[in-house]
Parts: sequence; C-alpha cells; structure tokens
Amino acid sequence: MIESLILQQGSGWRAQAEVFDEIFFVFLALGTLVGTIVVAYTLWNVYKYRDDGDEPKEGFDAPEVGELPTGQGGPKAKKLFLSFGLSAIVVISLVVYAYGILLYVEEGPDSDGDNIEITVEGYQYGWDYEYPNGHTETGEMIVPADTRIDIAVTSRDVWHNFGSSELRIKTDAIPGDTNTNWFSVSSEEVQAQGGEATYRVECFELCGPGHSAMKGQITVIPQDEWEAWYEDTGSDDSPSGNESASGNTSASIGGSTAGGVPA
Ligand SMILES: [Cu+2]
Repeated sequence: MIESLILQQGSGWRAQAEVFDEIFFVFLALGTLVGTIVVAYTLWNVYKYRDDGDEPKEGFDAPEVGELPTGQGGPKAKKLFLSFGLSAIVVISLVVYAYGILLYVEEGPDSDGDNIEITVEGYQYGWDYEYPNGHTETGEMIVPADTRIDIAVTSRDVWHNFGSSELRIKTDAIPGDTNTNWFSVSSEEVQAQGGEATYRVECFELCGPGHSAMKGQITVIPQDEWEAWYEDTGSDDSPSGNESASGNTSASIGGSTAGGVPA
C-alpha cells in the first residue's frame, strides 16, 4: 500500500537517487524542526526557572538527580507523557515511511518485462559488462534511457564493490556469488546532460594496489540510439567480445574508448 502511494507521486519511475534525496530531505527538515523546538523550549525554561536568589517555595519537592519529575501532582507529568508521546509518533512515522520507501528501492519499479539485465563482473582492476545477447564491454556500460536496468554483480578474483555515487547504487561484487541491483535514468535527464548522460563508476571495496584506479562509466543514451547500437553488437558471437570492434563502437557513441574512461 505504501509502495503504491509512493509510486503515484510522480508521473514516471522514481530513480533511487531521487528516493534517497527525498529521505535525506525529510529527515533533515524534521530533525531541524524538532531540534529547533527542543533547544528553544530548553533555553526558555532555563531562563524562566533561573536562580533569582529567592528561597524555594514552601513544600517544594525538588527532584533528585536521576529521578523522573513527579509533576508535584500538577501538569508536569502530563508534559512528560506528551513529549514521550510526540517523540514516539515522530519516530514510528519515520520508521514506517522509510521502510516503505526502501521496499520500493529494494524491489524496483514494475518494468512489464522491458528491463535489460546486464552482468557486471569485477576484476583487478576494472569492470566487464555482459549484455543479454552475449556482447561484452569493458569499462563503459552503455544503456538506454527510460528503461529499468537490472545488474547482476559478481567478481572473478577478489571482493569488489560496484557503485555509482551519482546514481546512488552500490553492490558487493563477490566471487562465486551474484548480487542484484537496478537503476533507471529518465530521458529528461539524458536530454539535460546534452543527449548523453554519464555517471562515474567506482570500486567501493579496497581490493588491491590498483583499487583507486578501478573506475568505469555508465553512459545513458536515448532509447532509439541505444537500440541501433545494440543491434550492431549482436554480430559478435564470442562471449569475450571483439575488443577492437566494441571499442570503436563505444568510442563513436560514448565519446570514450571502452575501458578507457576519461579522468
Ligand atoms: Cu575493486
């Protein structure tokens, strides 16, 4: 139910980056609001009940350190319950909200089978991508806009971690194991970046002396352009790919040679 509510907010799918930015903003705004109220209320009470040199009132039963205020039979206990109650409501709402929205991140949008599955294999020190037709690319992953891209991440040697900060995706690459994740970039975003959206890929698991240079790139192009490119790749039937051919193709489309990502 929560998930469908979230999906109704936008016209299209929500990218993970958008969802995480929203969670960040909601927590920041609420935290600032609650923090301001608490600090202001505290300061006001510090001023109001300051020691003005007078003797304490007759019969005043001051609480000892470590003791909960009894409220002196008055409204103080009510205030305590009110603040506990409000805190509980805020915390529980945040948990339910964040859990619901993270379920969406976990499962991804419904793609009606139009998604593309790409296998990502990490190695010391780079990334290989294998498309459903067996075509492989090194370094640069070329994908279409407005499409759910499912990645199956693994490694052929040691532990790596495939991630793109801008896309807010990050997935462990473990030899003998496959972890899945997804991302989607809208055509508006591709347009905004001049017809080709590029995202830096990095390894987020210290994996050896070449770790910091273990970079790659995700290049998102309009759907029709991608389809034309993908059709051409169908001809190379060796799973390892035709290095020079795939290099040239991605150079013409991605503006950089496969494997060689501009620094
Ligand atoms: Cu690595």
